[in-house]
Amino acid sequence: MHLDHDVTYPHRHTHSAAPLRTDGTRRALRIGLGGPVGSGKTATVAALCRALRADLSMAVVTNDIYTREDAEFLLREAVLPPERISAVETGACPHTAIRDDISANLEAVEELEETVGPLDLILVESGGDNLTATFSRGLVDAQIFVIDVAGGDDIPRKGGPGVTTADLLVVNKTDLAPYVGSDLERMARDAAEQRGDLPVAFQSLRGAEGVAPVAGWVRERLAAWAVR
Ligand SMILES: Nc1nc2c(ncn2[C@@H]2O[C@H](COP(=O)(O)OP(=O)(O)OP(=O)(O)O)[C@@H](O)[C@H]2O)c(=O)[nH]1
Ligand SMILES: [Mg+2]
Repeated sequence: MHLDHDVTYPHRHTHSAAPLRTDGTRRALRIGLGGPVGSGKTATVAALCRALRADLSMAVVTNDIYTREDAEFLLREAVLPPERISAVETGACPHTAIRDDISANLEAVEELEETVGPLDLILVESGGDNLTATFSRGLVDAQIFVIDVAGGDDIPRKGGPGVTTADLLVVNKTDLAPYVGSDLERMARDAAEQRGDLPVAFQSLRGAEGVAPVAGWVRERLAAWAVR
């Protein structure tokens, strides 16, 4: 077969849009939160909104398979004004909408920027999934993978792309460790082995420190984003 024209390939969204738009303004930093069902993603999003909303212009996109449950929780808790919370109903495996066909999520992110922007930060929560779910770099600039101690202290050892490659691994619900017999030191050792120098935050949203370490990490990412 002879081709006398350029071959074009479908756009695969392997990279997010550039930080600066053509008019010189900076788009919001997008951070994805993924992880197994019930690990504490929405609770972490809610706590991050409360910790950061006074200083930052923020918005949230939630993903649920068949409902708007997570967005409704965030609305009920009034973590942000309602127009800053958007829900995507994936209708399929949650990872599809954050990795393979990200169009509904990109649309939600862009619409938020248009309607309530300028924004500093957009948090995108994936629907609860398994250990293999990761976000496309075309959708988010950084990703947090949330697991919890009640899911078993062998989860970090089991690896998978979320545990090994996420920009931040959060081990949530440390307050429950004594009740479920999870060994936090073992989890820390296994996580370090899987992740090398990538950071890990142990968190209890029931404790005094709450989301503060993760909020600190988000602030660091934002500071780095502002000078790109
Ligand atoms: N004890 C304890 N419970 C927590 C903590 N964080 C979250 N939870 C509870 O764990 C349950 C699940 O939390 P969610 O934030 O809904 O979990 P999720 O990962 O968003 O769940 P899906 O979106 O359904 O996958 C809720 O009842 C939370 O209140 C924590 O640090 N300690
Ligand atoms: Mg949730």
